[in-house]
Amino acid sequence: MTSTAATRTREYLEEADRWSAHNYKPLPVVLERGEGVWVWDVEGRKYLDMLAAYSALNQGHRHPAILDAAREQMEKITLTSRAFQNDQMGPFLRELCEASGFEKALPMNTGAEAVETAIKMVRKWGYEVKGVPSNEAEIIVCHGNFSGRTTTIVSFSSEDQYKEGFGPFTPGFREVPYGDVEAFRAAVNDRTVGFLVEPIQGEGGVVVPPEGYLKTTSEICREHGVAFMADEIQTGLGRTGRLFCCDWEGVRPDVLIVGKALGGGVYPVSAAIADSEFMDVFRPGDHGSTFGGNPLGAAVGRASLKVIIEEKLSEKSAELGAWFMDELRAVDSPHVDHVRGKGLMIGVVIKESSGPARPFCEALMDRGILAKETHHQVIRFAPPLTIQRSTLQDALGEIAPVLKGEGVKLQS
Ligand code: IF1
Repeated sequence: MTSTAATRTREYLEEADRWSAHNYKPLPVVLERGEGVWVWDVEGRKYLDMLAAYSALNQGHRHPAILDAAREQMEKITLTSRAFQNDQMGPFLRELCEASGFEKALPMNTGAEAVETAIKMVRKWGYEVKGVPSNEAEIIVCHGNFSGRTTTIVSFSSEDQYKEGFGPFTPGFREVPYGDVEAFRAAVNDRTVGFLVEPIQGEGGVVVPPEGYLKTTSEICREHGVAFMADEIQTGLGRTGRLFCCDWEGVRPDVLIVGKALGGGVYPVSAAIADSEFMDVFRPGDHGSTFGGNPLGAAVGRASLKVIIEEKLSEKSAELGAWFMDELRAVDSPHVDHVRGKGLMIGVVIKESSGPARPFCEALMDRGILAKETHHQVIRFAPPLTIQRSTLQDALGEIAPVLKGEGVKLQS
């Protein structure tokens, strides 16, 4: 039984390897079912999902209320295109604006599209409202940023691999170190239209900026007529213990970018959110998408948002995250440098001398815990926000020995 099951895993891995582009190096587990915080592989093994699709599964796998909304909508109409109006998009955008405190939202599908939307909006605002000479707008970005994979977005990546071979690149971006207020202040000039920033860098390695960074940079933005653009695609919708991570510092961005959990792990739903001053630069024909704002996505988005609010997932994330981080810090390990994060967005940084984080993630997988390394040295823990404290407590029983090196094939 076990050997044939193991063969099945190998066959699936080989098939995907044969037929897909080799743009990933996933952990060798093949999943076929998910429910709540749990997933099962094709061999019937059960795992705790502590990646939660990079925070796209804040509500857990197959949340019943989100599935119901999707099913119900599928029985009616799934796609209209924006050539016609549908009865889900308006209510969805109103609910999204009410939850976030903005005047308008523009629906897209993936995170990268919402970021592109924000960039186009802020550039056009720069030319039409701020009066920047045409084609000279600059957007300031941070070293270590990650906002997606489109050619424009990789144009401002500081990661060589994301760019190599993909040029020529989109101009108009200026990079500053993350977390450095003075460097940001010095980079602002009269062509600066926006500052695109992740409140916590996800791909960068769960990097939390110094306290006050968001507040102070947002004030500098206000002073100089620069749009503060928060990429909350990963940090938003409860992940860090507030509905939006900017809420921790009482910062209201000019443009709020959301995705991932807005689709509840069921459907890609994203949006750029802003007040009319910014949103009204778009006129018919300026921007769009075949699927953005479609009734199925809008219905799923409404349900996804409702679950986050009604189940108080932000509050749960704050409480469980603080406790879990303390527990992780209390593990006496020769390999852990430090633990950082906010809410249930947590990074355990492995010492360079202990080698990369990958073998730790492989050892966790062997013990039924799925987590993925980021930026070589960091194990990321970001389970669905619906997780129970007792489940996290049990997980610690598996995580602690791994952090101490048990079953880890150290590559140092
Ligand atoms: C991949 C990491 C996470 C994002 C922020 C925009 C996007 C993302 C802050 C784009 C996407 C992803 C994409 C996914 C892996 C992943 C990731 F490993 F690269 F670092 F989450 F941490 N802004 N993040 O984190 O959203 O277009 O993908 O919907 O494999 O590229 P998208």
